[in-house]
Amino acid sequence: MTRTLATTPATDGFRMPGEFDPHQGTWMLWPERPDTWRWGAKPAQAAYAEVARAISEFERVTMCVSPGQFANARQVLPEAVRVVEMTSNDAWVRDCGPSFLINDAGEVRGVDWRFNAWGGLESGLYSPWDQDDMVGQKILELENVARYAAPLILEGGSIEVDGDGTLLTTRECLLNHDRNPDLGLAEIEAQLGEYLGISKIIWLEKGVYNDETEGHIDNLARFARPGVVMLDWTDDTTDPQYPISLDAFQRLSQATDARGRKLEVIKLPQPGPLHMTQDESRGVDVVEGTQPREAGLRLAASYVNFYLCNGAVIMPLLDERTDAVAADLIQRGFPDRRVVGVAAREILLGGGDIHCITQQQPLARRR
Ligand code: KQY
Repeated sequence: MTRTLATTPATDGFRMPGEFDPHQGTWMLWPERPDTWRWGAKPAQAAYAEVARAISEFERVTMCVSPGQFANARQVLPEAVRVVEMTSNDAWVRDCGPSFLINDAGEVRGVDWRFNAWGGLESGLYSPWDQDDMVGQKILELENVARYAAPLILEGGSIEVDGDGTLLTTRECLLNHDRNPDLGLAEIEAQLGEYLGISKIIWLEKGVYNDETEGHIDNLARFARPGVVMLDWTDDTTDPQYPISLDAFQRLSQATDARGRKLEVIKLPQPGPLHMTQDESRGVDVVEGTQPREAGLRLAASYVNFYLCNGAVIMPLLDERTDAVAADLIQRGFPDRRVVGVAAREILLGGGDIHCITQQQPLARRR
């Protein structure tokens, strides 16, 4: 049985590794709710299956699927993808799944955060979220990985680490009163240190314009490796994304990381701007209390929302005008990995992208 530990990762010598470190595999959740995903989630299921297929060329993928969708998912997904039954409220394992940790001996443990659907009853995207909140624990149980139950409400997409002591995040999300209203900056910093084993936090102000997560870092800025950050960028000074990216660029350029290094910043062009079409909006069920998905909605599209798996970068293809330029820049940032593009507009229509629908489990060293 999986142990729930009463200590904290920092006191036990555990830290969150970089996504670029070796993986045991990748976790995903299967989309099906019709008030997030148009046309009964069929186009989204095809996109998720394509992401799973691409990753499974490089490492093990586990797709967690509700009982009613098990047979369908098993038939749609390639044989190499392991399909297990698990209930959830939607399909964002980056955010409701565990954050895996490692220690110097190569032992793996996991942090199980509290989850409130990106803002609870006040500004969350749906209710209830009780099944999502149990996903972290269920994944750790399946893998028999020891669990730290963190008191913080936190989504995995709101933090980005370099595995070397540094964490990137935004004030817009982590200091939002709809996450942990009783905690101030110093208390949140202390908890991140305890549960992720980091010693330096670089605070950016805001996430990507109109991002329904309220500022997730994984759509704005990501580590390619320690000392190198990829940033969502536009040169259009009239675009509302411009001041956000400029501010982030200035903060990153002035920052030093936990090891005292200056950061190199690689700018990835913003796709679009992209908007939800009438036809795309028409396919989404309207349900009271759920995030509306209306025609004309500006989508929080970003190439930064890529996923690193063993030997590859799985990047979202979002806009024919910018896909090739972005792929080229990503390839230059990751010279030793294959860059694999997957059509990702269907995922974007649900409010996130490839990084948001995946969660890495680091490779444990046998003892
Ligand atoms: O940014 C992410 N990590 C997830 C996006 C979730 C969107 C929910 N509709």
